[in-house]
Amino acid sequence: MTYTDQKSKRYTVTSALPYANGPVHIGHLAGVYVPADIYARYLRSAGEEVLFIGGSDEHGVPITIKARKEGVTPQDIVDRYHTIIRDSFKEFGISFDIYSRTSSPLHHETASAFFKKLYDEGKFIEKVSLQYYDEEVHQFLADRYITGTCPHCGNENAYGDQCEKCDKPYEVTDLINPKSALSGSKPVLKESKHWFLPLDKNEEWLRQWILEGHKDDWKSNVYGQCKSWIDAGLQPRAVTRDLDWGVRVPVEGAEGKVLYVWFDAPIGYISFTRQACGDDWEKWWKDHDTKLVHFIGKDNIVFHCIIFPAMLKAEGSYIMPANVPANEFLNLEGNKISTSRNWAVWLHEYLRDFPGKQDVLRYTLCSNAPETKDNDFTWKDFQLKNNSELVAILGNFVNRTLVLTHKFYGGSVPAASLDSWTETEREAAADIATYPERIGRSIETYRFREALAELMNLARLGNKYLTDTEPWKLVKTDAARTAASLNLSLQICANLAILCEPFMPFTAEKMRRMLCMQQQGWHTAGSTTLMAEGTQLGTPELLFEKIEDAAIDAQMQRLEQIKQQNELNNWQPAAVKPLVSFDDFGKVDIRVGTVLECTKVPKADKLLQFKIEDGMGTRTIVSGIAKFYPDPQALVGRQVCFIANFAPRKLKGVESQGMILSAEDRDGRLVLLSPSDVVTAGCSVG
Ligand code: B3M
Ligand code: ZN
Repeated sequence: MTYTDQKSKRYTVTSALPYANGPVHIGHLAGVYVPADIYARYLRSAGEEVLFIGGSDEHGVPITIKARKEGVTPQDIVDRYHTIIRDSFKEFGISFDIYSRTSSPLHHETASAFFKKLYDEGKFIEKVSLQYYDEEVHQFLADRYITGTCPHCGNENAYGDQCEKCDKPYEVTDLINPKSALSGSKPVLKESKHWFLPLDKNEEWLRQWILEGHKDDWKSNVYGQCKSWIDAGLQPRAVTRDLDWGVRVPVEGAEGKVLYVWFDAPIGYISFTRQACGDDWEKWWKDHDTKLVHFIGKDNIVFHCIIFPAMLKAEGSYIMPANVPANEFLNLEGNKISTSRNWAVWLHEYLRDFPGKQDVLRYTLCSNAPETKDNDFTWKDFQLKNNSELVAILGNFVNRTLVLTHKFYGGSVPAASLDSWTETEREAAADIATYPERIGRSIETYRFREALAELMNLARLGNKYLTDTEPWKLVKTDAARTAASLNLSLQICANLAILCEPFMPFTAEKMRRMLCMQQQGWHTAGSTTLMAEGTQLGTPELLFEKIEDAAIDAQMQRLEQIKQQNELNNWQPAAVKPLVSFDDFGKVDIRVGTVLECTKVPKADKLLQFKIEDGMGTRTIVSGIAKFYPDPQALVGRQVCFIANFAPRKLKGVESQGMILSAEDRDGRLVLLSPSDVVTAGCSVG
């Protein structure tokens, strides 16, 4: 039973299908999977019938680009990453009822049949249109195969089908300075036949359904994006592509064409339902007593609120999503998370580095979720949330309660009659009774940060109650009050075990073990009689352990290395200086010399003093490369190039007669320039 929806008989909860071209990272988790899992777990706990669907999105250009880059097949890529994603979700406690994949035969069959039905019923516009084509690799360029400048916001890395910066609509031919992502060349336009979903014909009912019907219950970021798309005027949208990886277009004359990935992927929710439920699948998608909720990131709003509903509407037998609570983006240490720049905390690496700490990350990502605006993940905040909230409040309260019960009552729940209660217990009991609904309502209205804050308020209530009643002192003077204090504290622990389950399932399981309680439904919470007198408690264990600075420093060092590697990868040679004439260049006299001596200049840690044989005798040259040559002696005998007519100057008291030439590499390293073979000292360099 829910607090805000007595009508729905069941809930179909979908979560965006991650592209199987890489692992999932904390941005995916905060944006989509943690909120979706909290929602699904809560509904199950509240006794609702739930189908929570996930799976890998295995078609689309992101995958073929990755395969091309690695010289493997797209199937190799999706097999690798589907496994990593599926297994890391499972270990992280994302409680899908099914986690499948769109390369499955059942999905191909379902997506093909869906397309064919619309095709046979004339719901598509068949049109020959101009598509960009790369004449170097002889391939049409769809979606991420082509990049250019967004005509709306100037984003220079906009894709053929989407600008991830402004999410505004445009035709691929609207891209400014289009470039092939395959060869880098300027593509040409070639005719190609495709099938289009006439979104323009859906404008009226979409306006009615969304802009009228959901102006109060859809999040403002979602509603706003839908409004701008609809107000901009919906255009027919191609739902097929000239690609060889994807679901083949099941009609005559479509050789070499596949369904557009954003046509086939959402149908994955339906094919996975078929896979999970067999013949019983239709109630999840066609029964108006089913509530359909899509969990996605903001870059998927138009596909889930406009395009997929238009497809379902055209098919005619499906329900529409009741809500699409899209989150904004999560940044990492102040920078946008980026798969290509490896600027991410990858889930499978987190699970390796912080074993057993799934709930710490779930807690941090929920409490900092980008629900209404982009937000930032920092490792320091992660440590703080663990140490000052989970350890110090929730963990501390539960641990003290159990340890004291073991100490004073041998681990058995003490009897506490109501007449031993004071106003304090009565107030606490009244407050406890309100938490299931306070938290439940927040979850049902997709305000997960608020819901989690309420859960922690209950933990604070328990912590304060225990501290205020001081049973460790009471025990000397007042047995009844001591029993009352610890009994009520245990009841609060039992409430927390039920109410924390959607957010922190691993902690809930630990608490149930320590309290020797069975998993109980949401609506049993709010009570102060959950723990029967005499129940023998399990052994207390710490729910959370302090995270030390060293663990955080290690993560920061990893990010620093990634930042440096990205700088190296992004390194570009300096711009060439203004041209000089032949005569000007002729004024510079560059020679080869042999190093006779090389020593550090006293009191000058950057300077080396060279004694060079220059074919005309010897000369002293001082150079600022000491830190690159810790053993100056090793340079004796080396030949170097130097500017012989460089005006002499004193450096730290040493007169330098010339300049030794060296190259500065992209990592800041300085390397001496030497002839590729031994030559006579003094010969000229031209
Ligand atoms: N594969 C994920 C993304 O755009 C995309 C979601 C599909 S949900 C049907 O990052
Ligand atoms: Zn843009």
